[in-house]
Amino acid sequence: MDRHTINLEFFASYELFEQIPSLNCEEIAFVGASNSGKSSAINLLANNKKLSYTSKKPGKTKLFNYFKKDNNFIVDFPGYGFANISKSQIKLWQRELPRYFEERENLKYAFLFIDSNSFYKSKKIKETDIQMIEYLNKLNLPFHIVLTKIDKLKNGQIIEVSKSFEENFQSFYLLSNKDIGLVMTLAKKIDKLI
Ligand SMILES: Nc1nc2c(ncn2[C@@H]2O[C@H](COP(=O)(O)OP(=O)(O)OP(=O)(O)O)[C@@H](O)[C@H]2O)c(=O)[nH]1
Ligand SMILES: [Mg+2]
Repeated sequence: MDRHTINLEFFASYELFEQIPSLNCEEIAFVGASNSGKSSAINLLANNKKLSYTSKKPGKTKLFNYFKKDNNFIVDFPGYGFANISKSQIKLWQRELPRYFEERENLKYAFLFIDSNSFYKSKKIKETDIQMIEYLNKLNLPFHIVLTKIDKLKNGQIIEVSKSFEENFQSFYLLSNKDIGLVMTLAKKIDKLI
């Protein structure tokens, strides 16, 4: 079976919104809690383990991380909820992030990454994820949910988690670094969008 991956290459990282060039392209934002698996998803989609920095210690990501896909971009964001960054860094991000989401006309879609295992354990969506969902809704930005690390759950648990997302969201994707089929489904969706 041919592996359906998307052609991604690292483009640039920016600290500030104003540093981002006005590119003639469409962008997808990868957002979610720290450690939810966003950077791993970039690597899985491209079938390149070294493309995006992933870490067991969360919070290593710079603010705007641009990955080029043909003439468009995926922007990987640092996750929210990571405690070990400086107060000045948090302040900077609180200023820069809304500027991107509210002003960047290139931004067409978002993917919100949620760790299925931590959802299963707590039986609820994190408050910060709810805030992000409300924010994306307010912005009228279409988004899809990606439930990551599905390999950590047993089949019955996957069904349980899927059911509760089905009840609340029109569409969501399952993802695991051990299931190429799931990676391909997400890659195909992204290929259709940008
Ligand atoms: N078991 C399992 N672990 C995963 C999977 N995807 C990611 N991980 C692990 O989860 C941890 C965090 O992954 P990252 O991709 O760095 O998470 P992130 O959302 O980019 O985190 P921040 O950059 O801090 O926002 C790493 O240790 C990964 O190896 C998966 O599908 N299965
Ligand atoms: Mg990351």
